[in-house]
Amino acid sequence: MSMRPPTLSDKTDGNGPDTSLLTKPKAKTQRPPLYKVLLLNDDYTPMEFVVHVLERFFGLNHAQAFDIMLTVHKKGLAVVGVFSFEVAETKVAQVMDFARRHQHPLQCTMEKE
Ligand code: TYC
Repeated sequence: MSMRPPTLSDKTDGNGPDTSLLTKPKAKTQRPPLYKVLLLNDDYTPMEFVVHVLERFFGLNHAQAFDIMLTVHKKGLAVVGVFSFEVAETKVAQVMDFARRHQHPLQCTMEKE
């Protein structure tokens, strides 16, 4: 039977409280990265079309959609939502395809938050 003298780093040496639960490292919870979906202003896409896009693909009511459309119109761009990578990618593709089919130059992009 092998024995060694107790050391300071022993969690339980019989000379004090067991600190093993207090010093155990926490497993950090990993959150998936989020992506902002941005709508860009242009001079040609009709305001009503942009409002429709925001209602249709981002689940906004008419007043919310109108507000965001006006923000894009005045400031040049706005964040229209924050999503996982896959959802953001799908929204961008849906908006770009819908705009292209209607021959409007509306641009929608995503960027990591
Ligand atoms: N600027 C456009 C106009 O005056 C309207 C518009 C708003 C276009 C938002 C794009 O993302 C946009 N008809």
